[in-house]
Amino acid sequence: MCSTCGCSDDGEVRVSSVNGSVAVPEPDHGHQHVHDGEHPDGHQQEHAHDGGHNHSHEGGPAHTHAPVTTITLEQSLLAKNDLLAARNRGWLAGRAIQAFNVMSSPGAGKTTLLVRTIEELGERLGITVIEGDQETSLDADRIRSAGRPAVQINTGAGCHLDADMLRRGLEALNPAPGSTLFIENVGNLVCPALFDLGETAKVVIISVTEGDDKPQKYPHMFMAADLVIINKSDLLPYVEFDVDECLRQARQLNPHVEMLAISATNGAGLDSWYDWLIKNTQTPASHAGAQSHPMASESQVQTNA
Ligand SMILES: Nc1nc2c(ncn2[C@@H]2O[C@H](COP(=O)(O)OP(=O)(O)OP(=O)(O)O)[C@@H](O)[C@H]2O)c(=O)[nH]1
Ligand SMILES: [Mg+2]
Repeated sequence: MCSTCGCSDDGEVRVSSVNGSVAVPEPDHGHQHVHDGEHPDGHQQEHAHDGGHNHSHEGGPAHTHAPVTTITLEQSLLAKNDLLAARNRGWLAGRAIQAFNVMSSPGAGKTTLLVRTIEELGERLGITVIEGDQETSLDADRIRSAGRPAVQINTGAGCHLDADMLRRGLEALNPAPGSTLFIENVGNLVCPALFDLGETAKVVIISVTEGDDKPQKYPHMFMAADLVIINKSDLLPYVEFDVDECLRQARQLNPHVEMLAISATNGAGLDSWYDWLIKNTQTPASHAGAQSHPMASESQVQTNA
């Protein structure tokens, strides 16, 4: 179980490729059972606990243990994730694959933007997609219908992708050297910000129907972003959303973040997005610590559609 939000159970994770489920190795748990062995007060523990627990000792009164192990668990989980993310980053860099981790609230327009982007640049950039959702392969189906390969990862109760899930997705997708990979994370502005996947850059989408206060309320996500996209600009006449205020908040948290306002449905602002993408497939953003690898020429890009 994820110690940061209590959401993730690796046993429920499923990876599906075009032809349905693929066999994936039993995942190594990303956390340690910190109570292995003898508990300080002399009794055996089988599980780590995020919170306190009640029990009684033989002959003694019932009592409560304080949740003293939470920080240890979180550090252990994230440290292991960071190690696996570094491996992913090396694997991607070795193949000159630029990977963009796309994050937002549910329904902000991630898949809609990816489908538009595939229509415009799918062949040229050799785009492939790893889709993360708790359930269904609806988004992977949309990507495949747009003509590009996609793998769906269902996280079950989990609310984010982690580095090991990405590794398993990469095994199933096998993106070509020199290609461009989008990772559509589970719709959530909280946990995905904490889990490095080994991506080249993080793209955060906020839609105008969510309110312009999101950077203040979910600072970790906006601090981690390389690019913030404000989507659904076509709805600005109908909702209260101050674009300048949203940008001001995001810049306060992350002074170097780049920002764009677009409409994935009517196409407004998409040229700027495509320019950003082309620029960053040639000279990757450095925020995530990726090594710089020039984009392979078009003739080198193979596709596995
Ligand atoms: N008006 C408007 N609607 C949009 C825009 N972009 C996406 N939508 C709509 O928003 C809804 C959600 O879009 P998706 O692309 O599925 O959003 P998502 O972020 O992928 O959603 P999850 O994967 O469920 O988190 C759909 O009904 C889209 O048609 C936009 O720019 N303007
Ligand atoms: Mg989606």
